[in-house]
Amino acid sequence: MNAQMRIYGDLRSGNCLKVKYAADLLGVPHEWIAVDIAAGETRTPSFLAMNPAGQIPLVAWPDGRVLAQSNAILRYLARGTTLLPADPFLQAKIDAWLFWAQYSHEPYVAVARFEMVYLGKPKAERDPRLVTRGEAALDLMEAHLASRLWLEGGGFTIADLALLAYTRLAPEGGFDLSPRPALRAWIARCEQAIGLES
Ligand SMILES: N[C@@H](CCC(=O)N[C@@H](CS)C(=O)NCC(=O)O)C(=O)O
Repeated sequence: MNAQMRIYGDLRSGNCLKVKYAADLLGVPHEWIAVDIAAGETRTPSFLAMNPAGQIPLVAWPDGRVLAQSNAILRYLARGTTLLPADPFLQAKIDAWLFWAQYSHEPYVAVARFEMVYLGKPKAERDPRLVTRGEAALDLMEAHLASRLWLEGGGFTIADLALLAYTRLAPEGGFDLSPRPALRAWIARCEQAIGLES
């Protein structure tokens, strides 16, 4: 039996990628278990026994504990590190970005990408609501980052990590980052921080 933490995920999913980025950056030993959603692998009885929501990413430990929800996983892995500074107010500000990402960014930017990449829709046929809200999310980030290097605090945190995954993939969803220089510079900084090729 493998005594390492297992991460169930799909490398095409930003939600899964951010967990991988964190585990790799923090040097957390793990076994990556590729899960094919399209083949129904998140809906098998054995997977549903671990996560009744039938979703990845999912982390499982040898003692039987499991943890779902990418941002909960990020918070857990990052505890005690510079990715999640100890100051309670700064942590709350970071949490605010994590919640915003899940409610106001990912459901639009990632789902528009899903329509294009997985459903094969042309850019012009994306759901207009996804486009409007996705553009608004990216505009908010651009405005915020115009006067800052990082989303919160003085360095790279899980707020940046959580937003990086789908923001750098936004062009695959038809979103143009060229008129957003602060966002592009932030993506490049984040990629450098986690040792990712741009
Ligand atoms: N809020 C969740 C979202 C997880 C999620 O939507 N995962 C997708 C892949 S990106 C999934 O597993 N979908 C399969 C399904 O719902 O059947 C998180 O951040 O972990």
